[in-house]
Amino acid sequence: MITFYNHLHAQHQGKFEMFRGELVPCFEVPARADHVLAELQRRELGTVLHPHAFDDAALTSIHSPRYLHFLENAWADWVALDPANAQRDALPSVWPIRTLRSDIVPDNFAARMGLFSYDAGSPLTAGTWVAARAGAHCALSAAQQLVQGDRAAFALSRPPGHHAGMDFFGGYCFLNNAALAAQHLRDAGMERVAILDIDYHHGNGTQAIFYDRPDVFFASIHGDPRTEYPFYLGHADETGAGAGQGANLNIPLPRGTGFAQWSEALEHALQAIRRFGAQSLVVSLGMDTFEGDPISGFTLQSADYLQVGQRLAAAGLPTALVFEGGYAVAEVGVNAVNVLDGFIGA
Ligand code: SP5
Ligand code: ZN
Repeated sequence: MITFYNHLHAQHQGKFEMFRGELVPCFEVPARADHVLAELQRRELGTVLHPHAFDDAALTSIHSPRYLHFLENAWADWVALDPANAQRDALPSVWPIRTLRSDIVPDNFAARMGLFSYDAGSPLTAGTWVAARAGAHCALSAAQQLVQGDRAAFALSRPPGHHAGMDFFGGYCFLNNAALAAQHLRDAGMERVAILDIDYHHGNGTQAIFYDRPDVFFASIHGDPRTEYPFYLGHADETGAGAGQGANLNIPLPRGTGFAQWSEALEHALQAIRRFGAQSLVVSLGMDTFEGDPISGFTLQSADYLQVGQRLAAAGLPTALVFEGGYAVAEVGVNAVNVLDGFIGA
């Protein structure tokens, strides 16, 4: 299996995120991807390549031009506010919630940040755009590999993507890598594509992007949004809208859920993907379902991920695996590579 590795990922390096009234050190750190790469190389699980080049128009298949324009210029705009900002991450602090207008892009940068985001936990840094763009190219490259006939490919990248929407960032995510991969497969002529999101957190960005579309099925297994981030989406009654009715499946599970229950949910989701008639599969591969994850609540063990890989392979579809969350830094390499190992071995 080819891995497309985002060689620019460390350019995105947030210092602090807002949590319960204080700035705490970021959980989403460069060492995460470094550990996965090191473990891949240690176990010699396939070739590691840099992403192919894509032009910027590739991103507009999912993201709005005004959001991409904001993201590309955000750091320069932030530093233009005050040269001292070069030493600080940019975080939003004001948002256009219900009754406020989001149709006018404000001249004020802080106001613009709020317009294009939904939380204060996702610092934007000097290298965020460069890193996120190269990460998107990793996901597009993995999808392209399937178009060329490969059984599977892995996009090893950060920042993650599944919380990012058509025109917003949040949840450590800026560009929706999995959505870009799925759209690339559609554009290459696959009529029906499925996305399976197994990150601990609901993939609200991905769901929203495809919610009214019948051609991309979205299935997600995640912590119940009643208690878990991102809180405002991911309930079981969200089944799609309009032409997309029936093409969205959410399986929320309570904190404390272990592998036995979780893998039943996985079978259920894979069955739905089979019924949908998907021709290819994009997996949002979050490793924050691990028992030792510092911000999540499921109890999967490292060995369980070998089985996860086997079950994913058993779906029998060309599969692009896209790295998402997973914050138990010391174990994230073993856990992610166990999924690949299980997949390859199946
Ligand atoms: C891609 C992904 O996994 N994004 C997750 C974003 C979660 N952001 C909110 C994190 C809240 C941190 N809680 C800290 C608890 C420390 N005990
Ligand atoms: Zn997550």
